[in-house]
Amino acid sequence: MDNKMKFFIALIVILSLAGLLIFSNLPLVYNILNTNPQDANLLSNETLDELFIPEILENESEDPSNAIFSLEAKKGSKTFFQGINTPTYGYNGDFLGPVIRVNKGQNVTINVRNSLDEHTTTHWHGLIVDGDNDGGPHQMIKSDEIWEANFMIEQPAATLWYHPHIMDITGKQVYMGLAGLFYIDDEISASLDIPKDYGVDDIPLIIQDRSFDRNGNLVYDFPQNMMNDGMIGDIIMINGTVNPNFQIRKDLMRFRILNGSNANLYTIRISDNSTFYQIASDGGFLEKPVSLKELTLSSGERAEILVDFSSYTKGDVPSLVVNNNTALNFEIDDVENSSYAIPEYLTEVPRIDIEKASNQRAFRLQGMGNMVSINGKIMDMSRIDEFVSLNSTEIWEVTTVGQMMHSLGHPFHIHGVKFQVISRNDNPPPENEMGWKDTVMVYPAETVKVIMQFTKPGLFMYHCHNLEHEDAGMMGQFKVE
Ligand SMILES: [Cu+2]
Repeated sequence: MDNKMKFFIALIVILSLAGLLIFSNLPLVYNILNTNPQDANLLSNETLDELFIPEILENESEDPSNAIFSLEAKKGSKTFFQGINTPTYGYNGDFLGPVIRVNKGQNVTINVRNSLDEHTTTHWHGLIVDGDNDGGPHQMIKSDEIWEANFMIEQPAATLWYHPHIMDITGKQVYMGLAGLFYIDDEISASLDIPKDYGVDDIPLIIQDRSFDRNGNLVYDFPQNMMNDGMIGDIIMINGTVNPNFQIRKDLMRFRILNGSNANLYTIRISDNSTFYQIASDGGFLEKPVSLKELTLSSGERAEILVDFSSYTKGDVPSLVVNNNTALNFEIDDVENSSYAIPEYLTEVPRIDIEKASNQRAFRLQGMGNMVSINGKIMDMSRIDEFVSLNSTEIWEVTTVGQMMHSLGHPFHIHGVKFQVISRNDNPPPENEMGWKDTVMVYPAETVKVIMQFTKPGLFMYHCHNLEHEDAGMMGQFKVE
């Protein structure tokens, strides 16, 4: 081989290695190129806004055993930044929606009007109702039509939520602002000695991230390729408020936190790393408070936490930190009100006996970006993937495979049930995952086993709650009969 040839081969090897390096880091390169300096300009003249507290939706029924609500999905316009109007969607308002609050045992009717000029559906995330009232892709509400959902509340007190679940455009509709909280109260939530004064010491926190262009428009635009793993914005907002401020009593405070993002994973802590206590997960109260310094929630997951502010003094400025960004500034009030202690015990959470499981199924979550599948299939509304016997108990084993670098993993959500986590890679779950769940994060190269009883008949969805993955087809259907 002459020197010319050797040089040529060496050149090819070097070029291939460089190509491989760039290709494997494309998401990173993309993020760097796409850093949006306009957002900093939008924020530069920003003063702190008071945290927006959604109103509680009026119950139109006079009979306390019933509840009747009206929701309207519509277009709106909201001021996120001074002097700039941003086109949005909202339920009954410009952005997000009111809190629907019901009691266990109530018979609930919700009329949902679609005043958008596109189809939508309204899914009650975490609610255990039959398939026809679940609000999945089959309960389509056409433009200018009303869908009536009817169900009885049979499950324990919990912080749930509602949002669109329409084929292909769920991500866009949630991003534009369609989401709201759904509270269930029962005799246990009423009797526990914990903060429960809505908007005063029992505070909803819907955490989301968004990107805006230089005109203040929401940017729901990302390359539809296998490298871009969902819509992650660069501005964190809480209850639709950017950089909010909240006045806090020197007292125990209860926060009901929803990760309402499209695709992001949030790690939440107090700025001074104070200990806080998780008291509830997706499906209701834990057995006892779990002390934590930080908490991670994936898209769709909820947690209720207690934070003790009684040792702070006026002038202290602790904050809630999300993914190392200040997300909520607390202003400590003079008023001292402390009468609460952290409870020793909350409620009984009986573990489901794994011997009761009559079947075990495996779900392989594969791919990233828009090249995603479950068990090698992408969602098809005309195909039922699994058949489950009514009232049976099953173990579902969910595995994340084929991950490339930069991928977060997949939050797995099952409709129509509440489940318990048995294990993560054969290890017992952490203490704060020992309660009722409906969404569980499955990290790269992880297998999570869950167990549940199917108590409601009908057609339901299981899917990744990264909404861009869901819209790309990372979803399947099961029929309970
Ligand atoms: Cu996913």
